Amino acid sequence: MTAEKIKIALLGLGHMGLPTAALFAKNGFEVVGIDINPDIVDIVNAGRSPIMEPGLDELVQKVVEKGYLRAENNISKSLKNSNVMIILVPTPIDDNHCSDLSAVISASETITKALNKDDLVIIESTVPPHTCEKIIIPILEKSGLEASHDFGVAYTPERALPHNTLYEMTHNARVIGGVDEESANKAAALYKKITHGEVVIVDNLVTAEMVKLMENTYRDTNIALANELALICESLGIDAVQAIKAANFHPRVNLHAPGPGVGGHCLSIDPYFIVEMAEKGNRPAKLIKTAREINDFMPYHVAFLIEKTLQDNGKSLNNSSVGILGVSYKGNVADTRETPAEPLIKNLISKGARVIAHDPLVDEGFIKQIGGSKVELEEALEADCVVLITDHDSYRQITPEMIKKSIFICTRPILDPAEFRKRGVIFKGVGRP
Ligand code: SAJ
Repeated sequence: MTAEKIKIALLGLGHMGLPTAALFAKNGFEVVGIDINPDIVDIVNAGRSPIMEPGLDELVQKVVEKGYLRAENNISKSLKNSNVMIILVPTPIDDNHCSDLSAVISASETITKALNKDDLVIIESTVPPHTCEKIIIPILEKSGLEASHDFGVAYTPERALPHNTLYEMTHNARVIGGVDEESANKAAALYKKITHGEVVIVDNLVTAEMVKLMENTYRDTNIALANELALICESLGIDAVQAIKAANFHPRVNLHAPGPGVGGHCLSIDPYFIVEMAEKGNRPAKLIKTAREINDFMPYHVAFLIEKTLQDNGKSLNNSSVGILGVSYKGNVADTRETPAEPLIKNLISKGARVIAHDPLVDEGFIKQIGGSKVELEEALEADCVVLITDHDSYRQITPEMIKKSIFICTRPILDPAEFRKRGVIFKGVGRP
C-alpha cells in the first residue's frame, strides 16, 4: 500500500483515538474518525477537540480545515473506502474486575461489514492476551475473508501519557505484533510516519498485547510497593518520601511515589486483564492482585489519617469540614476516571464529615455527583482539615499561611513538611508520620 493510496478509518475518538487520528492526518493521510457519540463527531468536524490535551485543539482545527480529518458516527461508505482500520475504543472492566470487550467487539463487527481484500486492521485498544486471535479475528472472518491470506491484522498498544499525549505519541517507541510478518511490517511502515521513536516488532499479536499490560502492571505494582513501604514507615516514624528519594540515588533503584491511590483508566484496570487470563489458565497472579488491593486501600488509609489527626487535635470528623484539594486522578489532568478522590470523599461523607472540594480542572458536576461541593481554593483552605489529593502544579504554591486551621494532610510528595511544621501547621501525609 503506498501512502497516497492509504485511507484510514479510526474507530474511537477518545483520549488516545483523536490524537492518533489527528497525527495521521497531520502526516498527509486521509482519515475518517468514527465515533458512536454524535456530539464528539460534531465537535471534531467543527475543528475542535472534545478532550483537554495540550496542542490537540489546534492540531484538530488544522487537519479538519485542510480536509485530512473528518468525523462520522455511523457505518458509512467512507469505512468501505478505507483500507486501514484502527480500533481504539475503550476496554473497561466490570464489577468483577473482568474485561468488558463490548466496544471492541462492536467495532470489529462494524469493520467486518466493510472489510475488503488486502485491508489492514490494526487494534490499539488495551485488551487481555489472546483477544486479537481468539475474539477479533473470528469476527472479522465472518466477512468471508481469511486473516493473513486475504487481510492483515496487527496489534500496537497506545502508550502516551495523558497531558503529554502528542509529544509521547510522536516520540515513544512503538511495539507491533502481526498475524503474520507482512501485517507487522505494513503497520510498522505506517507508524513510522507518525513517530520518531523506535518501532519494535515482536513475534506475534499476543506478545504485543502482553507488552502493554506488562508496562502498566510494572507501574501499578511499583506504586503498590511504594505505598506499602509508606504505610510501614508511618508506623515506624520514618519519612518514607525522604527515604525513597535517597534510595533512588542507587543506580538500579526506581521506587515510585506513594500517594492516595492509583487512578486513571489504565494502571487501575490493565493489571486485571493479566489476572483474568492467568486465572483462566490456572496460574495465580498473586503479586499483581495484591498490588491492586494495596492501591485500592490507599483512599481509606487517607480517610483514617484525616480522622486520626482531627481526633488527636480534639476534633471529631462528623463535626468537621474537610477541604479536598484536587479530585482528578493525577496532577494537571481533568480526567476523574477511577480517581482515588471518589472513594475517599464518599467514605468521609459516610462518617458525617462536611466535604468541600477544589479542583482547577474539574467541573462542579463530578464533585456534586460524589456528594461534595465545589468551592474556591480560599474556602477549601479554611476547612478544619485541608487534604491535598491531586498533584496539580498550582498546588505547589501553597504556603503554611494559607492553611487557616493548621491541619494539613498532604498525600503527594510535592510540598516540604519542614516548611509547614516550623510555622505551626500539623502536617501529615502518606508515608509522612
Ligand atoms: N501514581 C502514584 N505514584 C507514582 C506514579 C503515579 O501514585 O509514582 C498514580 C497517579 O497519581 C495516578 C496513577 O498512579 O493516579 C496513574 O498515573 P500514571 O501517570 O502512572 O498513569 P497514566 O494512566 O496517566 O498513564 C499510564 C502510562 N503508562 C506508563 O507510564 C507505563 C502511559 O504511558 C500509558 O499510555 C497509559 O498509562 C495508558 O494509556 O495505559
